[in-house]
Amino acid sequence: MRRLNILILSLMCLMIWNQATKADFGTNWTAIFYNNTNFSGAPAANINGVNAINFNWPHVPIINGVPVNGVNEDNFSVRFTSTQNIAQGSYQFTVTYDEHVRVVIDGNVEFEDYVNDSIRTYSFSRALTAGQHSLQVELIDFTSQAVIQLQWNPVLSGPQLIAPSNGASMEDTTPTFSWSAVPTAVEYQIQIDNSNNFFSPEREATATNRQYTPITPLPLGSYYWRVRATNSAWSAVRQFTLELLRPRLNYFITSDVLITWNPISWAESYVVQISRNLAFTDLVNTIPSADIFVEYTLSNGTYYWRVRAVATDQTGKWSASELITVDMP
Ligand SMILES: [Ca+2]
Ligand SMILES: [Ca+2]
Ligand SMILES: [Ca+2]
Repeated sequence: MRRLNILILSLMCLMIWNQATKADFGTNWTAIFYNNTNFSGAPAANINGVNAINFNWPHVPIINGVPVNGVNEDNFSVRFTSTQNIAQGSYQFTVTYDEHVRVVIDGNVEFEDYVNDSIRTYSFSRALTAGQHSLQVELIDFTSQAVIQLQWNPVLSGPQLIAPSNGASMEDTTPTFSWSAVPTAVEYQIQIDNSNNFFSPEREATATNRQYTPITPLPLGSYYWRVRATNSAWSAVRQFTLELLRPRLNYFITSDVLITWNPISWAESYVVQISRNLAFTDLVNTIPSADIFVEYTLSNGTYYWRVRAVATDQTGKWSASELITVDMP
């Protein structure tokens, strides 16, 4: 049920997001129909001045409210062509179709698919230079309804992420995330996920300014994050790790001293040093440990200890040193 709610919420967000920018369907398309499924031979109909490709034909094709004369109900193909004047920028093209579709921009086949008599929608992004672009959309309908729609929306570049830096390792479990401004943005969305597919973000929030700080601490671990404005594409993705390496417990009234610390995500093992001085030049011992604790026997006195994480390909920094007092009666 919760999963369903999240899905519905996501869809609603997506709809609101899509409404934020105005879609363009193009103007002055020419539609050429063929009474076969391969655009061959003499056209069955040729219609100019079509002002949007936005059709759902249950039976014969209808354009501007008028059935297209001489075209089959099924087993027909239609090619829409136009030249559109488009401002420089990135655009998201969305095509909805039933059954075979092909989208060609400036002579390049950008998308081609076949769906077995059902309606499918697909989106892709393209950067376009300013000026005239040739657009071509082809549909083949074999049976039953025929559907074809093409629209495009301007997409602004996503913000630049500022902090934390990519790959950062932090102890602060409520770090502040910040990013650069997107022109004309009124609101930003941030996602923080333990997986870089962002299917199930651990945190998802909106912000009207260019930063976000979690209210409740994030659990320790590795995360990915990204940001977009309501009218922009997503930023690049950055990764960070939350981990604490902090000594605990330091006063003992037995000779059996238990030294423990918090885990580091990437550690394969740890090394503990016990010293008689703070400079760690008068070592009692250096002790490897596969666990996050070490048991050691010490006589009465004052000692210092510190720990660091070790893995095959890296060695962590030493933790802050901590005092141990052994004070047996
Ligand atoms: Ca049909
Ligand atoms: Ca069909
Ligand atoms: Ca997740």
